[in-house]
Amino acid sequence: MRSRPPQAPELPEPPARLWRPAEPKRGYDVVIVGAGGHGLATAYYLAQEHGIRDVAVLERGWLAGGNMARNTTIIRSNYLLDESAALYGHALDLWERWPTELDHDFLLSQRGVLNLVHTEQEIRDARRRVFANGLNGIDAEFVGPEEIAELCPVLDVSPHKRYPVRGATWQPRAGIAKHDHVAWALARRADQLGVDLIENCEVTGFVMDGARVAGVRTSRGDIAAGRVGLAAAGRTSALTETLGLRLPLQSHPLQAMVSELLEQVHPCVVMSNHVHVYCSQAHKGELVLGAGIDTYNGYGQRGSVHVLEQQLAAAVELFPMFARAHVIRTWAGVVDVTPDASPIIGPTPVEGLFVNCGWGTGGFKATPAVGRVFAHTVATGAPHPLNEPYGLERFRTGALIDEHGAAAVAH
Ligand code: FAD
Ligand code: PYC
Repeated sequence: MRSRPPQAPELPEPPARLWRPAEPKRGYDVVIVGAGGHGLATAYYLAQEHGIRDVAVLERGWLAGGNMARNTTIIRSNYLLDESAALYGHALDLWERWPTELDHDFLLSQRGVLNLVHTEQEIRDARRRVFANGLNGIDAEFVGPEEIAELCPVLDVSPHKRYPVRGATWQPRAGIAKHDHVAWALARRADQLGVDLIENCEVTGFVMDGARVAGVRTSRGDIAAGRVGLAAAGRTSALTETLGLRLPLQSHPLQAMVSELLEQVHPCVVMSNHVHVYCSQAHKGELVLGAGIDTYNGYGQRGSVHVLEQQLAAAVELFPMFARAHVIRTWAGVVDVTPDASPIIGPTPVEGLFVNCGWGTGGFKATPAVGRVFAHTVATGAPHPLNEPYGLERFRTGALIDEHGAAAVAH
């Protein structure tokens, strides 16, 4: 008896691509450099709110493979100063609207953030920040050790610790989201609106028409552009320096790590600037831990082991039960920091060139607001009222927005 030829197994339909990778055209009205969260959100708002659809987002690697893929997704708006409260507050409002607006569930989980304090001075600073938050309509309160123990039972608030927990600021609306889903949601909507998303296309310099930017030089040839917006976190000054424009930025590695999957034990986000670690538990169950930047400058997406050791020691001090967890993966991104730990968003002295940079350790939470105000800036040539204070001129006038205290992760 002849055997039947083996049948090809029935394969499931491949998932529909969320966006369509594009080939570069010769020119665009607007070129955005960097397909991280900020670049994608900017392209989305250019198309959605300004009707500017002849837009390309150029990405040197793969879509959202930079800090967008590497961050620990903490979203909060409990900053000290009015300018920050306005910007991050707007971002939090938009985060709440985005799942419906973008028609994508990116698992926004408003589980609240505790920013712990361990000394008298930190208590004073935290109370000041909570009062300032209240004046700006931000939901924040100061809580003592008993309330902290209720909010986060796995945290050790006993008084005999080396650095006892003396209190915390608590922002209930803060939380986490799934960063890769956010990127896909933005890419899909931008693509649907006609934006070209171009991967493996590194921008190496600019095409000039006199004093005005007329395009970009890329690893795939020159691309003409009416306007260029840089959203190339960590690498912005390397680009502007090709034009002789020096920005007050320094690039550093910033690391994070995760444990294996565990039962859900950790109900909120906890950050301690003092012992220096922060921790949340991801939707799937990994403990997600991070701390401050590695102190040396560099563009390498890797950091030093001693930084990881210190944050693990701090984590075990705060959460003794985590001593039984295992580190599964560590990684780093490259962040660019400014002297006042606040971003730069605005026009540059070079006509047609706009920058969004200097987000340091905290730009994920700002993604929706950045997209909106940077799109406004690129579309109209002038800052939106929310990013007006964040221009380059503040480093000349001295009107700095010093958020080192509320940055919560050391710059
Ligand atoms: P990116 O995703 O880095 O996008 C920039 C893109 O530009 C990259 O894809 C890059 O490849 C591309 N690019 C660069 N140069 C070029 C070029 N020449 N040509 C073409 N493309 C180029 N923020 C928070 O608010 N909460 C957090 O919990 C948090 N945790 C963090 C943890 C870590 C470990 C790190 C590294 C960062 C964290 N951040 C956090 C900061 C946040 O990730 C960044 O501020 C934010 O992602 C920056 O904006 P972006 O998403 O556009 O950056
Ligand atoms: O800005 O809240 C923050 C943050 C948390 C982790 C990294 N940055």
